[in-house]
Amino acid sequence: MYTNTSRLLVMGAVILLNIGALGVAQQFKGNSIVIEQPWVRATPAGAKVAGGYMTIINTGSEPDRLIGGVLPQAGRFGVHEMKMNGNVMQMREVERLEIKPGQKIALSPSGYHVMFTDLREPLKQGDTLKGQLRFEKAGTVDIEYQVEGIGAQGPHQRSAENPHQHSTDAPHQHSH
Ligand SMILES: [Cu+2]
Repeated sequence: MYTNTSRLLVMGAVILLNIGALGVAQQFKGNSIVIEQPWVRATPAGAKVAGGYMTIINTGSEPDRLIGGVLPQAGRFGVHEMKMNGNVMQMREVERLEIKPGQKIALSPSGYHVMFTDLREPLKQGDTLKGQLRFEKAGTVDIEYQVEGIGAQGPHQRSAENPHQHSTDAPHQHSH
């Protein structure tokens, strides 16, 4: 049986969850291509490699292909795929990543992702990094990556009013 107070607490929790779900997904557009919530993992000092993740949607009627990109902090940009080879997870470079009409491809730590190599400086959690993606048809699309924690599995939902509040997240790691 609920008392009035505990019922209020439950309602409060439900409202908080709803706000989380309504968090503003960051979108970037170039013609028929929509990029949602690009993020990268922070890197420890001295690391030369970082992974980049996002959702790519093709809203057009023709296939398009991701063929390259730029991150000023990195010397090189590549598109990678994680694939099981027997029991071993292997990473290989793909020349172009096709996005079919109507298709939505999630780039994540366990599948396709973009890989930045020859890093010139560490990527710091909490920063926003401007970058570009290049598509065969849509051309160059300007995007912004949010830098998440070193072990992050996905982007944080950010609400419009309070972009950095994480009510239910595990404590963040701070290296300083
Ligand atoms: Cu990779």
